[in-house]
Amino acid sequence: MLTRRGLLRVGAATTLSGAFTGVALAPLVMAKPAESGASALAEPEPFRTKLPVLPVLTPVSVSGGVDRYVVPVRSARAGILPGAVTDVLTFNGSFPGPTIKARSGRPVSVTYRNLLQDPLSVHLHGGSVAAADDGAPMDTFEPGKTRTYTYPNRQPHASLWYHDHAHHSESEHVYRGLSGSYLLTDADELALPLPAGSYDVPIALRDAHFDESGQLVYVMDEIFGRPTLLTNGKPAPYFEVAARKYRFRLLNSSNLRHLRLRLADSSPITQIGSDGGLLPRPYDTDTLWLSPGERADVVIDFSRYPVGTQLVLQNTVGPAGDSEEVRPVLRLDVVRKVHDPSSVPAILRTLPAQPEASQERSMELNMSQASDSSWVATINGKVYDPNRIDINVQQDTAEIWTITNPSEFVPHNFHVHLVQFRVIERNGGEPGPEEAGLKDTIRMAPGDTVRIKLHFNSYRGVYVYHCHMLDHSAMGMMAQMKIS
Ligand SMILES: [Cu+2]
Repeated sequence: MLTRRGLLRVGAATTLSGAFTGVALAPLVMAKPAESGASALAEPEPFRTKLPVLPVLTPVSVSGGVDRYVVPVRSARAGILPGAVTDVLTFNGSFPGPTIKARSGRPVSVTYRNLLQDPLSVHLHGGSVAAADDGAPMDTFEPGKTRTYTYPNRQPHASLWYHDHAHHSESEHVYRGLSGSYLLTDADELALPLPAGSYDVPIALRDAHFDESGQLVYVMDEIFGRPTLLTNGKPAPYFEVAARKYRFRLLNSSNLRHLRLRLADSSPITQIGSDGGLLPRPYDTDTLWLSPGERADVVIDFSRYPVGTQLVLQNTVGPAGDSEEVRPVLRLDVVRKVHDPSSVPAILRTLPAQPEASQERSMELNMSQASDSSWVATINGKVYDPNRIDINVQQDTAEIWTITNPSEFVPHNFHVHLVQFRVIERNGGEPGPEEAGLKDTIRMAPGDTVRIKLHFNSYRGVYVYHCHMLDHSAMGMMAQMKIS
């Protein structure tokens, strides 16, 4: 039987030494550091490197009203840690992957060339796309082959991202680098006076486990064994800013790690958007929670600081999301004054209307131990089976789903393909302002019950929903809906 105290003990043991031997805690730490074949690298010193600006992908063609991209998926060597070269998997050679910029109403097609040794399936997370273009877990393309995905972009602006979704290998592939941002904009968003251009900065946050030679170590479900936080692929870099407003598109691209971000001086961060684009209204907060796959679109106004200020953005929670642990993720150095024409309007958008729900369902997320002591992760007691349809949904209807994480200490989250849903209740109360917009992924802390409302009004077909702690979905915490 797993206990909270046991869990915390494992955390300490795996962080500090290889002394832990409790095999029963496999779902939380599948292997001791000794078993992973390498001891961990000493923590790199923070603030030694500049924040990389992620490259924006250039289309190979824009004719016929479609932006076409060709992306080789290949291994590469990246400079992540000082003095080391790390083998990574990449989209187009970049770690993390390049940003794709798209506009509502203008389709994008991306041809991926699989130059790896494993099958791949690329999913546009948060995208409303036909089932054949969704990057479903079993709909893979083989090494040496190409696959073209078409994204119609018939949805409002949103900060989406793309990543491998090939069942059983997505977790390791994403860990080794196969993810990137996909920023979809529209006329409504472009009409707002928000910070833009070089003042609108995508930031991907994740954790990692490096060995002494600076290589990435992948151990399935190693929630406590990935101590190094990477910001746009670098350990706690610094970023020089002008004394004005900046927009940061934060993405938690970790496999397992939940983040709780704060500025070290506890000053306010204005959250303006979440997974599915802008919130109806901005709000000020000193804390941002991001579970794996979630996005937060925020504005920080550096005009309140004198030139010369160095401000640290911190993660303030331990790997499992339940303990204090303060670690830097990015230092923001205010280096010059500048005129700032940008502003954050009091009203940002109107959300699409949803009809009355005609169906209610419940989903329970669980991890349990099988008779052979292996761990299984389930939704409503069932491990993912690609040959089983778990629920049948009627097109052009709305449904309310009640998601429950009954565990006392294991965090999860919940991601639905195809649909940007609304959160209508969290633990019996109103959801917070950070959940007032459109969402495709929600945090499910231990004990949480969240009710969401989904409107199925785009494509028919089979789509998955799953925990986005990717090691959990790889272990089976995934199910399928058929919309017809
Ligand atoms: Cu989970």
